[in-house]
Amino acid sequence: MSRLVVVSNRVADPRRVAAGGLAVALGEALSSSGGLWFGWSGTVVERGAPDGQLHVQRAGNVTLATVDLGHDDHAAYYRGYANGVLWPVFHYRLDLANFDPGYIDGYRRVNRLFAHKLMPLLRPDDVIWVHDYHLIPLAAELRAMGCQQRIGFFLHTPLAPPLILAAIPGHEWLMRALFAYDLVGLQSQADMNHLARYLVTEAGAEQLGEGRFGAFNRQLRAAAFPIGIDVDGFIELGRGKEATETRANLREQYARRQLLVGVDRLDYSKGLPQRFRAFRTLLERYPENRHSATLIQVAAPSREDVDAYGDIRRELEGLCGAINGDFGDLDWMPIRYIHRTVARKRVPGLFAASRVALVTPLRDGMNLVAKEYIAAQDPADPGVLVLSRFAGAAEQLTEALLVNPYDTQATAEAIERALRMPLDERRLRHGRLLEEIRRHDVHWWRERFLSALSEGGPG
Ligand code: ADQ
Repeated sequence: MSRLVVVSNRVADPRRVAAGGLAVALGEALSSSGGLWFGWSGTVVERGAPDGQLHVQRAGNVTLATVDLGHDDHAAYYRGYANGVLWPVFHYRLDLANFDPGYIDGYRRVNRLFAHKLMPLLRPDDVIWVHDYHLIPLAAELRAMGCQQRIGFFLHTPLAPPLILAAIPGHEWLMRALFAYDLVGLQSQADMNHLARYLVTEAGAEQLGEGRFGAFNRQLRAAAFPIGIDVDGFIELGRGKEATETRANLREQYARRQLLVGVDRLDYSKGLPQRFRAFRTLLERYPENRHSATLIQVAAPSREDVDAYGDIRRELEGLCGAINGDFGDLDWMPIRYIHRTVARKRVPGLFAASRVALVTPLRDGMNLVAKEYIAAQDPADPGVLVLSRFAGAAEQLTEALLVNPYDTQATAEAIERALRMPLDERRLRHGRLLEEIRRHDVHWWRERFLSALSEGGPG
């Protein structure tokens, strides 16, 4: 059995619950065959101090190998190119991209550094699985050093349509780098269509059928592998002390009210201002919800050193203050806005106590919160998922109430419908959604990607 090597920007100890579903799923795959997880250490060394230091530690039968980054490299690679260019562009936000010409060099440098540090750790029969937009050119760097092993890539974000991608200076280089992989995985069929159209129209690739493309004297194989969650693991977490306590406390506190919940990283892609506006419209147009409907919005701090993230935070605080000021009363506040990460063990309890979940990103690769909310519901009396049609998850979760988050009125109507939905309809929809997330859970995702990678024939 080949050894699995996972490469991602951040590395987590797979034995820790706090690491979340993806880390656990990858950790399982790594430990079943013994594995190596490689990435950034999380340490940025000061200017003048030595960077590129490799740290190796054991976590069970998994080896964690991480590299320190220098201050300037980190700024250009992580804050600059990855989160200032690729993240906004892949989420269709050219207006938020900062195409500073210095960023791309830092991005290349760090990918090259990672390749140099990883190469000596590799064994001939390793299978390498690279994750996410931080590391697109990694395989090309490894190949340039003579790496012959199978290498797969999975993009956790969406992929924008060809003309949006074409706005990235140097997009030809970036997208050509995908051809160094044996397999490229995307979240959804929509992303797959964008990749196919980009390759044909911008890279002059020939479509060879079954997700294969020929260009630059190489073949690229790509397919959609929608990521799932560890459904049973999440249900189990919901039975724990912290989750049951959280659910009981909220149920008691809101016994005479209807709870709505949103749990996100504070990111402009998640559509939080639009969500608050839709909630405001709900209170205006359906006044029976006043003194009753309460939205708990948890927004975890994220990438706060990138400018656009400070702006969204200020906008949300303003909106929340105005809604609470206009509609709140001595005994009721419409929105509880919490700028914090909730302990993972409490998240299922928060979901279970909420009648409606608002998962309304403007664009999202998949969105695992939507799937976690479904897993956390009591099948006998389940809540309702209001889901943006622009989340990758909408391709699978067709029994959710799908909304266009830009349409404030229609989203408010969908929330009203969710709050009034009769029990039999809630059960029917939830049953189908649960079946779907079980069928395509994180184990299915991982096995399907890895077996496609090992089957593929030479790239
Ligand atoms: P994210 O953009 O981080 O992931 P998402 O898929 O929703 O988005 O996953 C977030 C995870 O963090 C969930 O497990 C959620 O419970 C947890 N979380 C988020 N906010 C939290 C908070 N405030 N407190 C506690 N926990 C919180 C990227 C892509 C997604 C894609 C995933 C996986 O942007 O589109 O689905 O990777 O591929």
